[in-house]
Amino acid sequence: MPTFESPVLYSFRRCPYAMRARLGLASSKQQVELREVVLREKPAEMIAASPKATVPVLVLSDGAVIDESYDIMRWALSQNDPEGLRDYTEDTLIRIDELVAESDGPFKSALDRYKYPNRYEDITREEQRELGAAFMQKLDKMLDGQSFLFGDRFSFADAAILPFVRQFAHVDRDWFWADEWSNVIRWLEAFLESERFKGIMMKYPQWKSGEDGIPFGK
Ligand SMILES: N[C@@H](CCC(=O)N[C@@H](CS)C(=O)NCC(=O)O)C(=O)O
Repeated sequence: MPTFESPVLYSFRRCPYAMRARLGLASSKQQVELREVVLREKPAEMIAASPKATVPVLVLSDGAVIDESYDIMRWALSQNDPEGLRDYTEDTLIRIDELVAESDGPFKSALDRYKYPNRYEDITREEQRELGAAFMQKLDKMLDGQSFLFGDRFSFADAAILPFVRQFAHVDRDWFWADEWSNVIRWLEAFLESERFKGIMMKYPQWKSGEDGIPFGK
């Protein structure tokens, strides 16, 4: 097994799954070697580590591989969680998992179909947008009177879900910003303007085999 000085993260800047992994790693201050991937030219090293070949992939110093974004967040925050992103009661952590599962499941499905309706049969863009809108209404209620989904501080749930809400908002900005989820809009705008978000959206050149990646996360 190869060994690395720090874990290696295969990442793609615009991928919402990779964004949530970078948010978790940055908050936990875990230094990784970031290797920026171009999806149509995935590096052989990444595919060897994780044959399912989706980003993000984290290869730990002992060669262990974590290739689900949510698991990368959990790993990072189990190492160190100085902001308390997972510092909640067991009951709340279960509610966070349920909300993320709803976002990753039905909401992501509606988002993909709303964004790329021609790739799917027997759906309409409008009906899929309405399904996404129902999730926005739910989040809007949760955000009523508080800055973040589970109170007044940024949590694991905000990090896991915001990159997908950003994508939903950007499909048709005029429509999204005209709608009635003002709490969601405030929450999203604050995130997009935050140093936290800017810090994980730096542009890096494509990583090539044999090169050093970019130190990220500390
Ligand atoms: N369940 C995976 C999903 C990751 C995923 O689907 N990533 C996309 C990019 S956003 C990908 O790599 N797709 C493969 C491809 O486009 O070739 C996770 O949470 O990490």
